[in-house]
Amino acid sequence: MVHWTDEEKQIITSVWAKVDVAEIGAESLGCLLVMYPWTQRFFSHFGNLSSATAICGNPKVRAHGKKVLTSFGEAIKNLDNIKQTFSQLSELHCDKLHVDPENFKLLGDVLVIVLASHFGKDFTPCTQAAFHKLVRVVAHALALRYH
Ligand code: HNI
Repeated sequence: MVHWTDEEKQIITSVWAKVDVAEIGAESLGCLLVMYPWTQRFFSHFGNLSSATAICGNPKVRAHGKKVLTSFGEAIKNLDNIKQTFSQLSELHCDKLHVDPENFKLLGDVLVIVLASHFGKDFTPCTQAAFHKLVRVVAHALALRYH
């Protein structure tokens, strides 16, 4: 089981309180689709994904990014119970959506980069390390129900 120090918990919850989930979620999903274009195949029903500008301005991408990041926020409310928190979503991404779990890691990496760019020098190396740990734990939890 993953262990969080009090300092890590404090860092994560205090940063998260300042996160605009709509904006950071939209940017993170947009960047994922731009940087790793094969991920676009899961979102072909979202309309125009023909360029970085189209992707980042696409309202469906933006809305879905917000949905994903809101869901990611459940990890922060349940830091000691992340596996259980994401078990149903893991089943959904495996059985219905057929998303390769490698993509959860990619989205997590992009999210850390987007957060770092928003918070600038307030996003210290320790903050970055704590969030990197968190995105890995969430990616692992989302992959657990795969078979
Ligand atoms: Ni994901 C739907 C959460 C990563 C592809 N995803 C959801 C929903 C949530 C969610 C919540 C809505 C479920 C529902 O309708 O009941 N996704 C998350 C979280 C992460 C994640 C918390 C990682 C942190 N999803 C990814 C990744 C991909 C992905 C990396 C693909 C690259 N997700 C999808 C697709 C859907 C989806 C596709 C369905 C979208 C739609 O509306 O058609």
